[in-house]
Amino acid sequence: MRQYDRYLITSALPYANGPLHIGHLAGAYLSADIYARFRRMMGEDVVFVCGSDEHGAAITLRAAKDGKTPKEIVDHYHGLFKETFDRIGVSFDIYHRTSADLHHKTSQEFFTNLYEKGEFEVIESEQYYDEEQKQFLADRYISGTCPKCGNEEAYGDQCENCGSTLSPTELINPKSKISGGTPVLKKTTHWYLPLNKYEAWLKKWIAEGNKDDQQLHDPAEWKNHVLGQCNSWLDNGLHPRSMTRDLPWGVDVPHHIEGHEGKKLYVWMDAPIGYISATKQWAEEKGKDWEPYWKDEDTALIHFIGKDNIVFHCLIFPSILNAHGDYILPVNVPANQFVNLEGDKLSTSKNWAVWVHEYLDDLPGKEDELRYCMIKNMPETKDSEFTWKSYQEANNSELVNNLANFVNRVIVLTNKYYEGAVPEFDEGQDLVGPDDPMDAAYHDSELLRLFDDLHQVGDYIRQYEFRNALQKLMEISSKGNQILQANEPWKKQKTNPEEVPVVMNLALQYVAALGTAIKPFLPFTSDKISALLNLPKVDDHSGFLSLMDALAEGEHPLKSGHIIGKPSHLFSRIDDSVIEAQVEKLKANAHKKEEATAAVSNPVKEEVTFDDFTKMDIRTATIIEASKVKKADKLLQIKLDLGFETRTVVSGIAQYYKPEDIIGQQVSLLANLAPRKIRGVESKGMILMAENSDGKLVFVAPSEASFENGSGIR
Ligand code: B3M
Ligand code: ZN
Repeated sequence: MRQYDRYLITSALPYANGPLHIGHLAGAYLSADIYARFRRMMGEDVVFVCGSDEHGAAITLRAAKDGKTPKEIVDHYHGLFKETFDRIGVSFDIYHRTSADLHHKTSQEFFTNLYEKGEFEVIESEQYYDEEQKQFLADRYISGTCPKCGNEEAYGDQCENCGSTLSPTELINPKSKISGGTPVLKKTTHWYLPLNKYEAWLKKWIAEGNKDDQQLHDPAEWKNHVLGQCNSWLDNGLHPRSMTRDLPWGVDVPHHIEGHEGKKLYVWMDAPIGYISATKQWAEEKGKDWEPYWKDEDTALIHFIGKDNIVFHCLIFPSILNAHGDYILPVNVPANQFVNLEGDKLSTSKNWAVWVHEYLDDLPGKEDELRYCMIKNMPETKDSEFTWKSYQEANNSELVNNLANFVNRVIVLTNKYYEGAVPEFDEGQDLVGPDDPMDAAYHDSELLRLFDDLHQVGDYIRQYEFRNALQKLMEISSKGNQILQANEPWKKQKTNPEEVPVVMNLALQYVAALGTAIKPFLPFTSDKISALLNLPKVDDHSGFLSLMDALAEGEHPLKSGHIIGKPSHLFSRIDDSVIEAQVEKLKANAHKKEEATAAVSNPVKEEVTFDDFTKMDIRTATIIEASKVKKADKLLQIKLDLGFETRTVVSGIAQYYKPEDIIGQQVSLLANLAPRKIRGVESKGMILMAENSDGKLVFVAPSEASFENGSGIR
């Protein structure tokens, strides 16, 4: 196992253009927080950095939309982020921002370093220019029709409907997002990082140089989906990528560089350097040296991000660091995938989100309930889903019924039987045989098992398997409940009270251990457990390590005779009404109309009864004749064989099918639709069609050839 002297842990810098939602939390923040808290509690030297990403079109577009200056926008969201992260317990050592002077200076130094080494290529190209606004338009400032899928709202760099990566010149009918006018192409010069030059090096690094060897046991391989994205980019070949933009907002290209006028650093050039400037700021405030954290090979650098940032953290930023030469590279980039919400993609623009600050306002004191649910459903290897129902379920059946119930029983019984003092037990207690639950030997063996289980929790965290780690903790709590259930101290207390202390003492050790080990996940709950045990808060810098050391030595985390606190519930049940109100709020606030296309989301229609359904008579049929309807581009006149009769329908599918190609086609027909005259032709029924992903209508036909015309479809 490789020993690292220190850990530099980063979470993606959120764009300061909208509040934080639960998808952010589950992506780059809770994962990093658990990891950082755990490493600190194991006594490691940890710096956990983040900050607001305050540059790029994300900001200026938002400012334009809200009629504010970019500065007003970033100040607002930076303040909100800082406060929200603090309220939900994300334990950054520093939360910085990219508009800070220190950051501008740091990223300019980086740029200058690469510039002076001749790492950039100067390339002239034609880019879209808004003549009205006298401004070049960055990718996100242009929208138009996607050449691949026809979505009319595609961005200059990407179509969110079909996922294609685009360049602005590929868009059909491009429009400036600032003036709404049609942009013109104009020549401009930029500094490009020739990523193609780093391709071979990246391939080697990705393939073999990146074993995350800081584990106690096996090295944590990089996640498959991370490697998959990297390799697919590498297989397609890398191209020079512009590191500057023509923009009014951002970090200036250093002024000593000729041609700097009007040019800013590309946001993805400056943002990751934000991790470095944050570390510098932290070091300055703490009177430390920042350099070992970034330049010493004995530092483990780990980037926690969402999957949309993989390429930037695994290919582009490492190339920039490599070009500079003085910096270490990440040992792992454990990216998470996305969280969906109640069946739909989370979307800031559609307001389809649970906003963290609103959650905290609506459900005060329930920080850990949200943390728990998001960690439990963390999209570690695939997309996951948050529903309010599942949140309620996790709270009621796991946090309340398992964890809170166990802790409460132990605190209540200890107060009842021993006036709150941790009972001493007879170390020689040996009632029946070696396996007798009420034996002292049982106490020893259960604490050993607890040690192994806690070890497993730590291993899961080191392997970035936070869901498994949390589940293991809940199993420890279940085990605590089983210890009580199997030994029934409440019965024994009446008959043989002298045998009870061994069980109660064991149960108290479980509570103490849980209070410590749960801290990386549920820090507020850990503090509450400490208060219930009348102990100081678990030490953030060594708590886990001290616990493991004590158990390894056969010591008890809680000493006999210690007086614990009075009972109070850790969690309470969440009622249906609370959940319903949240679902209502979500639906009421969503801007469904803003959906780019129906394909992005095609919500299921209002419920119908079975009776409604049986009113529809859907039959199989075969097309026997077809011809175009005169003066109607879209319509075909179709004759169908229903077995018991033939009939004519008019169908709007002429764009997709030639009449001669559909003769013999089997179809499903809504046979009892009221007849309608369309362009003078009486149409009796409707052929059922489905829209495929290209937007083409295709027949919904029985897939097995042997059906009789006229069979009912149910
Ligand atoms: N701000 C992208 C995002 O918020 C970007 C991350 C920067 S990390 C250096 O998704
Ligand atoms: Zn598209």
